[in-house]
This record gives sequence, C-alpha cells and structure tokens, in this order.
Amino acid sequence: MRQAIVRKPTPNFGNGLTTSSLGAPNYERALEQHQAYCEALQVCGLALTHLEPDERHPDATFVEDTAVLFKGCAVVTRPGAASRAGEVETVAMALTQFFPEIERIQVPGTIDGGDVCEADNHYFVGISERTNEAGAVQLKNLLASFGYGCNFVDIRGVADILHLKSGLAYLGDNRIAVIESLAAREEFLGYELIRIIPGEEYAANCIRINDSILMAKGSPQFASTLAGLGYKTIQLEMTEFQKMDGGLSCLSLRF
Ligand code: CIR
Repeated sequence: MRQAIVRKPTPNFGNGLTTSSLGAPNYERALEQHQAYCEALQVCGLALTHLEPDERHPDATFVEDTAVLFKGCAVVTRPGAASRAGEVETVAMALTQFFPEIERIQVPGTIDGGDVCEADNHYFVGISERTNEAGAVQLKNLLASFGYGCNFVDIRGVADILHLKSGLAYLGDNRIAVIESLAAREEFLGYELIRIIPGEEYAANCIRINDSILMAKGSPQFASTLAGLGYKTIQLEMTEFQKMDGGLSCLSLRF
C-alpha cells in the first residue's frame, strides 16, 4: 500500500448524516483529528492526495464510501444516501491519475465503500441500509472479472453498525477483528477471529497499513490483544468523526 486519498472536513461537517446521540462535533477538534490521521498514514509510508474540501456535501470527508479500489481497477460507487450522491465526481476525477480503468456502479445499484472489506484476494460485501443487492452483485461481477472472490454479509438488523466495516476489519494473516454480533457468521469460518469485547465495538473499524494497525483510542483491551499478536498499533482520537457515525477507515481511500 502506497497511496491514500483524503479530504478535510468542512465547517458544516456537523450537518451530515448521523444516528449517534453523542452530540454535535467540534469542527476545530475534527480538523486536528483529521490532521493527526493524515500524519499517521504518512508515518505508515503512504503518500497523500488531498481532495478539495466540499461544503456542498458535509459527509464528503468520509471518502472511503465513494470508491472501491483494487489492483488494476477503481470502482466509483453510488452511495446509498441521496445526500452523498454528488461526492463521487471529484473522487472519480482524482482516481483517473492512478487507475487505468474506472468502472461505476449503475442504477439501481447502490454501494457505500464502508460495506466492502478486502481480505487478500477475497471481498466481503455488506448488504446494509446503504448497499443493496443490485450494487453488491455488480461489484461481485467486476471483482470476479479480475479474479477476486466475493461473498455477501447481510447486516440489516445488526444493531449499531452503519456499514459492514463498522463491525469488522481484516488484519491480514487470515485474521478478522470482529464484534460479537457478527462473529458467528458462517462467512467467516476458516478465519481466525479476534473478538472485540462489548464496549469496545467502535475500535473494530481499524485499518492495517503495511506493518501497522491504526485504531481508535479508547479500547485498551483490543489494543493489548493486538500488541500481544505482535502488531504495532497507532491509536488515534476519532471522537468528532464518531459523532457523525464515521469510523477510522472511512476517512481515506488506500491503495
Ligand atoms: C454517513 O452517514 O454516511 C456519514 N455520516 C458517515 C459515513 C461513515 N462511513 C464509513 O464508515 N465508511
């Protein structure tokens, strides 16, 4: 992994979509947290492309939802929330510098990138309030044409997660960090599951970048489990993004 695309939050970031009852985000603090996040990506060896902040779309800092990237191809999504549909064009433009082939999810399909979890040559796609089956099937067919496997994980009805990756992360080494309410799914048979204890669920949305794992601060047990497994962790304050239902992964597109 060498590159990441990010976009700073805008002052109206608190007008974005959220179901959380954690209160309004503080913009200055969100900027600081975003800055620290960007620095962590750089420490992990990634070169950053900064998109212009986009006031027309208060959720546009959550760039991960707008594309799914794999070797040789970028798939521009159709986000499931109408207010986010317009975010994709600037992302698509930036992706043309890096990807020879750009595909798009077509009507009536919808996909949010937060529902797509890459696990080496396999992909898990969450069927959620944002990602529908039509979109998931389109993505599965595209992935198949590049030789990648894919299965769907229906997360509708799983409490407190917006996207599949709100509840799990692939850590590499055949390991999945997962919240209790997803741990019994048969899709994950054959993987080593690192279970996240109740109260630390938000930390499930962590990201492995090269030799490090970036995770949200405030989940000591998960942090010590990762350390015990030999991972180097970088813990980041994510409070202002959590207030907007955003996890750590959603602030970047990595490739
Ligand atoms: C939304 O509801 O769409 C944004 N407020 C949060 C999106 C978070 N995205 C992600 O976790 N991949």
